[in-house]
Amino acid sequence: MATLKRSDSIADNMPEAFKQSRYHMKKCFAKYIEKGRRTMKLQQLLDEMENVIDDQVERTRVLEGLLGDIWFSIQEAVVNPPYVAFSIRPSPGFWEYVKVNSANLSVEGITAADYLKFKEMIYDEDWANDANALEVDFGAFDFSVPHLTLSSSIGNGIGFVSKFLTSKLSGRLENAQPLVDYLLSLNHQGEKLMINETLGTVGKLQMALIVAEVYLSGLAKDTPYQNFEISFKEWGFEKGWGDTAERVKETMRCLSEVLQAPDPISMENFFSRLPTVFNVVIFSPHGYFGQADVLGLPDTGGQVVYILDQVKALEEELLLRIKQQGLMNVKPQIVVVTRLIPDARGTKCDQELEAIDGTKYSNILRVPFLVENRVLRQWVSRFDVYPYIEKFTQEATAKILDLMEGKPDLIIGNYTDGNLAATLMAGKLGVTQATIAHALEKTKYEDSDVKWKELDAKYHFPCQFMADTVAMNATDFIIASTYQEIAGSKDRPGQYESHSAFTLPGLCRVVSGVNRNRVDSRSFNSAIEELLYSKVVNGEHIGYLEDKKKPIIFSMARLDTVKNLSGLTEWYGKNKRLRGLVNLVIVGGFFDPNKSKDREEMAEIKKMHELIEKYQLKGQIRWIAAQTDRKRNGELYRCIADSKGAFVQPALYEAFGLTVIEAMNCGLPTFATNQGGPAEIIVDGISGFHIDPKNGDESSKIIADFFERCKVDPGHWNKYSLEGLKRINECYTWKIYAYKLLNMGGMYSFWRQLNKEQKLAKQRYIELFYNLKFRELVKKVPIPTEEDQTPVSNP
Ligand code: UDP
Ligand code: LCN
Repeated sequence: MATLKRSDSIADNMPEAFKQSRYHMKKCFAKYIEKGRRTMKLQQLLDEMENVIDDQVERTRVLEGLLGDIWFSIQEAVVNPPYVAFSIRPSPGFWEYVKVNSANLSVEGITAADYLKFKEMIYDEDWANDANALEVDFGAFDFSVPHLTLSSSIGNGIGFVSKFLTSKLSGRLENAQPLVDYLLSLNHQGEKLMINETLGTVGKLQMALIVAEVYLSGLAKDTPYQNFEISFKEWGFEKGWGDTAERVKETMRCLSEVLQAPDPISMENFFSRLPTVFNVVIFSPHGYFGQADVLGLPDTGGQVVYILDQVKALEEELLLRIKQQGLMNVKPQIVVVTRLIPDARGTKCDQELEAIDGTKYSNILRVPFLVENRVLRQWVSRFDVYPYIEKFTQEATAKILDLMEGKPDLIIGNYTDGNLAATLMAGKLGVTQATIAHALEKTKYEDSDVKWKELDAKYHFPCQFMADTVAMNATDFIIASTYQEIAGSKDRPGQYESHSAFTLPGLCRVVSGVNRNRVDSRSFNSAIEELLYSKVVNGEHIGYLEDKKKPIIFSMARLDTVKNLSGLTEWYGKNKRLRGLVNLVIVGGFFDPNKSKDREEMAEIKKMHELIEKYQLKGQIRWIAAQTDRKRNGELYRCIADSKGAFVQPALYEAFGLTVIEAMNCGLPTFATNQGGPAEIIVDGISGFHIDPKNGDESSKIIADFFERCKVDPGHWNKYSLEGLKRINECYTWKIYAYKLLNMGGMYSFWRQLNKEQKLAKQRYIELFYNLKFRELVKKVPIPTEEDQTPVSNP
């Protein structure tokens, strides 16, 4: 039977596929259009097909071969009688759109724009028919943005850039002149680095390199740079090549190779040695950004943990590089810019400057959100921060220029708001920009684009998606933690992929939006024992564990709907076998919904109480309020490991999933959602287990089977504990991350120079879009008044 090959177009194959079962398909299509205009997901298409073809054998036959291949790649169908249009994703990153006439099953391939228009008919017909509706097409600039990933696929982006640079610099000698110009431009606070005007051409530089290498061969390897600095300066060389004769010689050899016969490996090698990055700005505006007592507060989770670890690793790598470059007097500076919150709820978020623990030169700088010169006192949700970002960035830019005594060399944004701030600052200062998504909300909420009007009061998604689109297009490079962030999995589009074509009916139709780790020491802690087992009722925990000998299954997260802690509680409640085998410990949120200011959190708190009641879980569950001490959390994971327990991450969708890494790093066998990053962190059945958050019965069975086996074979637990640890050590260390990130920073600074004109044209387009659309949208986001400022006590 025929099957679908990657090279085949769906539009060409579909008529052939329909021929297989024309009679049945005609009936199916008649059913699909029966209810009039609507969108349908794959499951709905299959369910309705089941009604039409009630014989299972027959249905299986229909969905075999080519038709099955096509059908199971459908992401969505839009019914607009007599037509049904489909968006089809035969493999990650590849999309096709077709329109089928239900009367005669004729098929027509359509563009993304036409598909979006077709879909808009359901939500806003006038807009869909408006010939001059705004279409946004960043693809028109064809300026590709490669990616860096943290996992084993690290380096794809950098590989791409070094290949590109290699081809640009190869061939005639003059082709390498841009590199010489770039070297001439390098400096630290006005002091020249690498070369001066004496070596202003490729020929002169090449000759000087030969002479210098011969000279260096006559010196002892560890001769300090200062010993030959003066002669080198006369020849045209400045500081930055290395701290010893040997290091200088290696760097010179690298450059000679690049000039003579460039190849991507020597190119990357050379750039990793260049002194280009000293000062880094990292934006993370929303939430409570602090080093203590902030985790578990609304909207404050993995991003804070990630950035603090990132800063430590980056500073270490910068210090190492600066030493090796022989730049003894240079001090790196990393500044994390966040918002200053006067109502700090006992945290340090009302302090302007705070040194980052474990670093020498890194600080947190807090800049308040201003509303017409009034300082906004209270925390605001990440969905409501847009009105403040522009002013915030202006203030931050002035403060940074002052603090760093000049421009930074690299600006890194985090999450939508931070990426927008980074875009505004990098655009103004002309500095290399990197973006990190953490979690693009678009993939978390179904149909959040087309249904934006319905959701606007709560979420302001148009602001968010436009800001994401602007930032992803303006940035020089994107840092992703897993491949799935970019291209998703076989069944689920990636976060970036979901921004490639979408529509906000009534506002704009984006036809081409976005082209395509580590934890701490061991000591058993009686406070943890108390936290887990004491029967004293207090504000910190609810429920108790009657049978202390049972292993514990543990989960910890912010109490968002998407994190699905209530889902896990329900799976556990329903599964008698699992309840017989293990206890459940959940960390997250607070217990009194009135204490929360977050809409989703309130609903989840209520649900948790209901479930504990409904399934009579007291005696088997311990629900602990959000924890803010990371050190103690480390103990908690280890204590759970001592009970021979496991970690469960049940999220409906998880962008990356730091808790999964933390748990595995403490040797806890881990069961994590197959939706998002964790599916890539864990190799299913080897370093842990994937569970399907939508299928609780199956998930709780997988967990119960594991613990049943552990009862008869204790080696089983050890095996998964060790394999998890191994996986984290191999793939997710901050050292690799910092090394790669700084290489990217250096290489992209040069790439920017080479693509100046293209970049400028695109920047102008982005500015227009930002000004005319984004700024208007932001005006609709409500701003809290002074009276709204009721401080909330700590959990
Ligand atoms: N965390 C915490 N206390 C809590 C809940 C979470 O300290 O009550 C920490 C957790 O250990 C992890 C981070 O917050 O370091 C959550 O990161 P993750 O990537 O899992 O999710 P996010 O909150 O960023 O969506
Ligand atoms: C935000 C999230 O939602 C998590 O998925 C990530 O692990 C975290 O940021 C760190 O990147």
